Amino acid sequence: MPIHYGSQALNYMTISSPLGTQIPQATGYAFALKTQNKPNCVICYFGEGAASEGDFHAALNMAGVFKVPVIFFCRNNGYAISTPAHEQFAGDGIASRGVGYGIKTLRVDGNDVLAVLKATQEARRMAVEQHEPVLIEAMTYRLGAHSSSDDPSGYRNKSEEETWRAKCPVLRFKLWLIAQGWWDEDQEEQRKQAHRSAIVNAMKKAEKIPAPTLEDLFSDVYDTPPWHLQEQYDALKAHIRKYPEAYPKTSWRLDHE
Ligand SMILES: Cc1ncc(C[n+]2csc(CCOP(=O)(O)OP(=O)(O)O)c2C)c(N)n1
Repeated sequence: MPIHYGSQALNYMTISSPLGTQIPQATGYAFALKTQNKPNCVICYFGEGAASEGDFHAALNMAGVFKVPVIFFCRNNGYAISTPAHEQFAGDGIASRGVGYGIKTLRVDGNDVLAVLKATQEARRMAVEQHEPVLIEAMTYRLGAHSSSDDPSGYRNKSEEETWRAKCPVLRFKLWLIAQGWWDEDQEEQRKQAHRSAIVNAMKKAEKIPAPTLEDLFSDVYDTPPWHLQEQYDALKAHIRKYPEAYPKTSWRLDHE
């Protein structure tokens, strides 16, 4: 998963694909911050779909009981891939659950950049000064597809999308900046062009990097590969030797032989 970045230097935990697993971890980190008396807090972002996992409930309950400095930031964009919110839960969104767990809760217009900033700052103040968990539910919409393998036309209609397109947070913020006299369409166009060429250049550069070696598929997790991974690695190598045409040279190389 190429979006699973993280940064130890920035205290940014690596993103994880299994939904909800990191919500209790966030409570755990916050518990550690509290025991060390640090003036910091943890923030954990997830979707309303992830909030259907049992992990969400365990995490909020534990945070509420132990009163630890964690902000649970739920982006409620109305869909868990193709499942609309009304098929996910019968209650009033995610905010009501925070109240149920005795956690201070804010619901904010997730398409209003400044409102989200203010809500997050306020939640941080409460978490750090009062050693309290806070839940934020940001109400928003996913205009694009969930992923490159998702086709939203199968589960929602164009008019729904158009209603939300008009509320696009980037567009709203742009109009606000223009109304303040701090931005204009020319600057917007120039900035877009600059971003576009930066991205095209980065893609060109990335395309020149050789494809990963076969070994990279198995490395970087364990110092010494466990036997079952070694077995799989050997089996794959044998398969490549037997059916080389199934593995285009650009995708797989047995460089470490
Ligand atoms: C434990 C688990 N179950 C199922 C999936 C498959 N899955 C990936 S994304 C997704 C929907 C997530 O919905 P939400 O949390 O609302 O996030 P968003 O739609 O905003 O990306 C599902 C079910 C998964 N990654 N992990």
